[in-house]
Amino acid sequence: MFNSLKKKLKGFLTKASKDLGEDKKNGKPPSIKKKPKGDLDPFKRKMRVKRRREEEKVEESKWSRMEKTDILSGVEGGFSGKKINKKKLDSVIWELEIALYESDVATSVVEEIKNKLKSEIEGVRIRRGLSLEKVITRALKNAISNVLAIDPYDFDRVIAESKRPIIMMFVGVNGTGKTTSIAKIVHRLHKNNYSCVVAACDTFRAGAIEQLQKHADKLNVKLVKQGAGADPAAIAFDAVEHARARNKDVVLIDTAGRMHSNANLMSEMAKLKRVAKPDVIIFVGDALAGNDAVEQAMKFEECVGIDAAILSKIDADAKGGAALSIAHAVGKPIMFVGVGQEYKDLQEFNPHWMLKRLFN
Ligand SMILES: Nc1nc2c(ncn2[C@@H]2O[C@H](COP(=O)(O)OP(=O)(O)OP(=O)(O)O)[C@@H](O)[C@H]2O)c(=O)[nH]1
Ligand SMILES: [Mg+2]
Repeated sequence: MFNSLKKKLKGFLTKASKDLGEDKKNGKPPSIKKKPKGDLDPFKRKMRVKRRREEEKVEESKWSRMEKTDILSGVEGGFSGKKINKKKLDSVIWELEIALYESDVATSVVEEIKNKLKSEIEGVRIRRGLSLEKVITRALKNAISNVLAIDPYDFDRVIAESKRPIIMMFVGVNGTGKTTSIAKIVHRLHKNNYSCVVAACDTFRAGAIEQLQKHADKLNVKLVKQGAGADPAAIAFDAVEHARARNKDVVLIDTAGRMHSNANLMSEMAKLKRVAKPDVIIFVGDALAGNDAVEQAMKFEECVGIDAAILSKIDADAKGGAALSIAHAVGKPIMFVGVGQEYKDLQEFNPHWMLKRLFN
C-alpha cells in the first residue's frame, strides 16, 4: 500500500536534508561578540565577564527550551542556528513536486502541500545537533495532514443518530467497487446489529443483479430487485417502502456504473435521487485510477452531489495520489477505504491512518 509514494517521500526527505544541510558553518549557535578589551580596569573587566556569562546562560536555556518544545520554534526566537536557505529550499521543493506529480496527486493538492511545507520551513533556524531530516519530516507531515483535514465522516454516529430508515445511494463509474463496498458495509452494519435492505438498481449491466444476489445470500440480507432493464427508480422506491414497513435501519442502493459523460445514465441517476431521496450519496472511486478518480468525484459532485467518498482497492495502490487528493479537491471526506476483496476489508479513513502508512 502506497509503497511507491512512501519511497519517493523518503527519497525527498533524504535529499532535502542533505542539500539544505550542506553549509556546515552556519550550524552553530551564535557566540557573543567580544568587545575590544581597551584599558578596562580589573573590576570593570570582571563585571563584563560576569555579564557575558549570564548572557550565555540565557542563550543556552533558550536553546534547550527550543529542543524540548517545538523544533521549529527558533524562527521567532531571534537567535541563530543553521538557517534554511530560500534558494536551496526552492530547488528541493521542486523535487517534492515531481514526486507528488509522479504519484498522481492532483495539481491543487501538490500546490497546497508545497506551499504549506515552504511556509513551515523557509527561513527557519535549526540548532546544530538537531536532525534536519526530522524537522523537514515534521513539516511535510503537517503539510500532508493539512490537505487531508476535511471534517471526517463519522459513519457509526450518522447511522446511530439518523432517522429510520437511513437511505444510502452508491454512485461511481464502472467497476470501481460499488457493489463490493455495499456488501462490506452490510457486513459491518450486521455486526453492529443494524438491519439492512439492499436495492438492486443496476438493471443495466448484464449479471449485476445475480452478482448482488450472491452477496445477499451470503450476508443473509433482503434484496429488492426486478428484472434486467427495469426502472431503477421504481426498485429503489420499493426497497424504501419495504424498509419502512419492516422497520429496517438502512437501505443501500446499488447503481449502475456510469461515465459522467453518459447523459442518459446521468439523468437516470438524477431521477433515482429524486424518487429515493437518499440521505447520503456516496461516491465510490477506484484508488488505482489516481487523479482520474478525483476528476470523476468532482463530476459526480457537480451532477448529483455527493456527501462522502469510498476509495476502493487501496491495498493494490502504490501511488496514493487519489487518497491524498480526493478529500481536498472535492471538499468531501473519505468515509472508508477498501483494502481487499473480503467483507472485512473496509477501513475508516483519517489523516492519522494515512500518515502512519506513509511515514512509518
Ligand atoms: N483488491 C481489491 N479489490 C476490490 C476492492 N473493492 C472491489 N474490488 C474488486 O473490484 C472488482 C469490481 O468490483 P464491483 O464491486 O463489482 O464494482 P462495481 O463498481 O460494482 O462495478 P459495476 O457494477 O460494473 O459498475 C471486483 O473484482 C471486486 O472484487 C478492494 O478494496 N480491493
Ligand atoms: Mg456493481
